[in-house]
Amino acid sequence: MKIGIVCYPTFGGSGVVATELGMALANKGHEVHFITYNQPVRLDFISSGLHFHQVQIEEYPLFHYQPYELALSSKMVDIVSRFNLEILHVHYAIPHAYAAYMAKQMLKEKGIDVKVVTTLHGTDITLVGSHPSYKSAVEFSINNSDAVTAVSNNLKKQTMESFGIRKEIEVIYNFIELEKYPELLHEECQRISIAAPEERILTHISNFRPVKRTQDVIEIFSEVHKKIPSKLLLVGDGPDLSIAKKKAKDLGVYEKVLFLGNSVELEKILCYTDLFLLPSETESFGLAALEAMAAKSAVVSTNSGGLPEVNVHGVTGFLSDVGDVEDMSKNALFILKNSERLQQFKEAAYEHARRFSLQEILPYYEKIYKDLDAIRDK
Ligand code: GMT
Repeated sequence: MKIGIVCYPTFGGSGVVATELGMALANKGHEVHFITYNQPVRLDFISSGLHFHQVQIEEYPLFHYQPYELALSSKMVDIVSRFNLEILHVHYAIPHAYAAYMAKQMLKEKGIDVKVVTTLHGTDITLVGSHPSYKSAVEFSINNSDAVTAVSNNLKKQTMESFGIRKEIEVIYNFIELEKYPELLHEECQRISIAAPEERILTHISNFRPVKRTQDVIEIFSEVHKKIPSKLLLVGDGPDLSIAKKKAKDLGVYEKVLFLGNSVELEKILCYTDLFLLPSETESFGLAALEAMAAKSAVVSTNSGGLPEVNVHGVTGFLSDVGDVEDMSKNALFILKNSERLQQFKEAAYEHARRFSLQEILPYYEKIYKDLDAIRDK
C-alpha cells in the first residue's frame, strides 16, 4: 500500500515508533512517505520504498507563532495527491491529527478519499492534550480519524476518561526489532571500556523533561553506589540535564556518572547495562524500558501509566510508586547484589520483550490499513 507517515522527527518515543514502523513497512514492500519538518533521527534509507518530504515553514515577521499546521496540511494534500497515497498515519494527536483532518477535507474536494489513522502516544493525551487550550481540537480530531490506536491499555483508558470519545480505540503496543539486539552483541560488548569488571552498570535514557524525574535517577544511583561498586550511564539531553548534573555533584557521585548525550547507538549502550532506571511521573508505555529489556537489562521503574504492561513486577524488574526513591533503591540493590539473581532478571526481561517483537505487532497496523482500504469510496 501507499502510506504517508507524520511524526515528530526527534528522539522522542513517538517519533522513534513512527520511524521504525515506516522502515518496517517499506521492508515489507509498502511505499512509505515521511512528511515531517526534519528527517527523522532514526530514519535509515535502507529500502527503496522510503521517501522523505520536508514541511517548510515560511517565516513572516507578522506571525508571533508560525502556522505549522497549515504548512503540514498543505504538504499532506500535495504528497497524497502526487503519490496517490491511500493512508495517512499520524503519530501524536497534536497537531498532527488535526492537520490530517484538514488535509482529508481538502482532498475530498478533489475527489480523493485518503484514510487517516491516528496513533496516540501519551503526552498528547496525558500532559498536553487535555489542557483547555487544546482539548476540543484533540477530541474532535480523534473522533474524526478513520481509525485510532493507543500504545497501551492504560492510555486508552485515560483517553476515554479525559475526552468525549465516540471512536473505537485499538491498543497496539510499542514494538522492538529484536534482531538489533542479538546475543552476539553481548559477546562483542566492550564493557571494560565503560566500567571495571566488579562494577554494575545502571542506565537511564530520556529527553530529561520533568516528567522523567531524573533527579530520582541520581538519588537511586547514589543509594546503590553506597553499597555496590557501580557506574551510571545517562543518555539523552533536555531541560533537566543540568539539574541532574548538579544533583550528582551534590550527592558526590558525579565522577561515577557518564553523560553520553543523544545517541543513535542505543543497542551498544544498552548491551553494557545491568539495570535500567525509569522513575517517570507518568509513561504511557515506556519504550526506553522495552529497548533495555530487549538488550537483556532488568528494569526498576514506577508503576504509573502503562509501565506495568511492560515491566512485570518481580519478574523483569520491580515497580514502585512515583517518587518512592527508597523503594526503588531497595529493589535495585536486591537485583544487583546477587549475580545469579541479576542474570535471572535479565533473562526474564529479554523473554518478556520478545512478546513485543516487530513481527508480532506490525500485522496489527497492516490490518487497520487494509480494513480501511476495503471501505474506501472507489
Ligand atoms: O516521553 C518521551 O520520551 C517522549 C514521548 C513522545 O511523545 O514522543 O513518548 C511517549 O510515547 C512513547 C512511544 O509510544 C511511549 O513509549 C512513552 O511512554 C510516551 N511518554 C510518556 O507518556 C511520558
